Amino acid sequence: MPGKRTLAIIKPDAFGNGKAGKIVALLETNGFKIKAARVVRLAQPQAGAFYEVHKERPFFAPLTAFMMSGACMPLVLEKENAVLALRDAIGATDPEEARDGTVRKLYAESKERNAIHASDSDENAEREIRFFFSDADLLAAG
Ligand code: 3AN
Repeated sequence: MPGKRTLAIIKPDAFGNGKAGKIVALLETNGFKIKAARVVRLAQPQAGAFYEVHKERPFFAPLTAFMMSGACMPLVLEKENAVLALRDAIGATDPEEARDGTVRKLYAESKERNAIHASDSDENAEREIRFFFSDADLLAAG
């Protein structure tokens, strides 16, 4: 059975440009409930660990540098079939290919500075949620 929660990160481009509120509002309009949220600035060990799966890719160094370039906002979101629902709501990695009305179509600047991250499987969602949030954080919203 697909899980009910997933992780999003409003990335430094969108957070720094004052888009966080609009993105959260769009996610809520799409039926997601905010279960936990923080504002963090990643350092190299965290950014590297978070994107470890991409460490052999040519875009790994610029990706981690970008993710450390300013504050970002991890969010735990709840909805039925959360992982797929959020991937659908954020749109394609490249905003030029993203469907109208998606977060990336509306707010991403480019494939590299693409406004939001979303977990790509239930297993990764749980790992990524634990990366940023404790049991106590997750209990707060019930
Ligand atoms: P998504 O964020 O759509 O799940 P992933 O997980 O394949 O995409 O890639 C993680 C991040 O790495 C993307 N959000 C994007 O910022 C960056 N990225 C992915 N593919 C490329 C690429 N071909 N060139 C530059 N950056 C990329």
